[in-house]
Amino acid sequence: MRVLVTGGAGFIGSNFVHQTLATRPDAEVTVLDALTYAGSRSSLEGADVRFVEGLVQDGALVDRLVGESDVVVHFAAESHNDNSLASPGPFVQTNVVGTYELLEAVRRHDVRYHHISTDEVYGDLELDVPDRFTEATPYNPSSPYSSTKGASDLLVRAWVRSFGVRATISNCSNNYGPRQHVEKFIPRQVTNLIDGVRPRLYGDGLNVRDWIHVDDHNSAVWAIIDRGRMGETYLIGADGEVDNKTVVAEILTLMGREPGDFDHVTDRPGHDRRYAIDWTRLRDELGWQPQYRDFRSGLAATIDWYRANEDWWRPQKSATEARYATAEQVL
Ligand code: NAD
Ligand code: TDX
Repeated sequence: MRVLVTGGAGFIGSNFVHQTLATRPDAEVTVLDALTYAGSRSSLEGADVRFVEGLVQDGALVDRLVGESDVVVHFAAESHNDNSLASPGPFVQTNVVGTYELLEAVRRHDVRYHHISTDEVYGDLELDVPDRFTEATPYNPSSPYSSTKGASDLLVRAWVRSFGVRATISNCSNNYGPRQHVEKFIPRQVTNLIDGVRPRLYGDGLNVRDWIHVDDHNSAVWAIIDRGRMGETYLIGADGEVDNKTVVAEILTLMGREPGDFDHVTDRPGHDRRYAIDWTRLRDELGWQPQYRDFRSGLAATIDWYRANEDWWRPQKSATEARYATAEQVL
């Protein structure tokens, strides 16, 4: 099976490539990645893949690569909410126009397509209510990031309905694990602590995210590619709801510090309060189950990875913190 993975040098895409090569001996993997600030060739170290550096908005390149593939798994995106608030333009280009080019190519070549998306397209939920997002929840995105992801999902649905494209969509909750960029919440706090800097919580720190290990996300993606119903959307989650303050307290404790040893900083504009995923369809229809059920031990392993792989994250750290320094103040 010839698999084209877009965004394969990023966090989830690179973990997908490693998992695919380890579990599917019949897979021949091509990675298409623009190597933006978020992509790293070293995330694919040891992976036997064909690597193509390029943009998903490059229609001619995308057409050629899709024409050589049996399945396309589209991870490439501008993925960080804070960046989308500072500069939304690249989010429209990559997330919307890039998805359009891929859809046109899979339509021309009749290639199976799986679209990676996020639970953020559904907006947010209140704290302390039992509601969770389902596949029927209306779209209500809050940020430039989530609105461009929502737009790309809607393009996929339209290309399925109007042109019969063979596609599935997954909307996953917050991932954690190795090779996540230091701009994201967990790696930022872990690497700040390695540098002797106190963790930084936006606002009151009570916002809830529904954490899933990246390997569970990726095994669910394969379950959908293998057994998913064409044209369907599947929500991916693993019952991992935790508020940010508790995550930071866990990180501090695991790294030998006092659990209250953090600062509150300026809140993110439009900050979504809570995400929670009902993944019943994935379980009942496809028989999928997560393997990483203990968030604390997954977090401990992730901290160990950042301690052992400073060469991987160090080059990004000071530029990332410089970007944050202009936007946030300690409260
Ligand atoms: P990431 O930012 O770590 O990686 C994105 C990758 O895409 C990078 O390698 C980057 O170089 C590449 N890229 C960016 N623009 C490109 C372009 N125009 N052309 C080609 N390549 C380009 O992102 P991630 O966290 O791994 O997220 C991957 C996907 O999963 C995204 O679609 C994101 O919306 C989705 N998602 C992420 C999470 C999460 O918690 N991180 C949760 C749910 C869904
Ligand atoms: O320094 C921080 N302090 C803080 O309190 C940072 C970087 C974040 N936060 C908060 C904001 C969120 O409530 O932590 C939570 C997680 O933040 P992010 O890592 O930026 O993730 P989030 O905005 O929830 O989006 C992530 O999950 C869904 C991914 O970045 C998206 O790509 C994915 O779609």
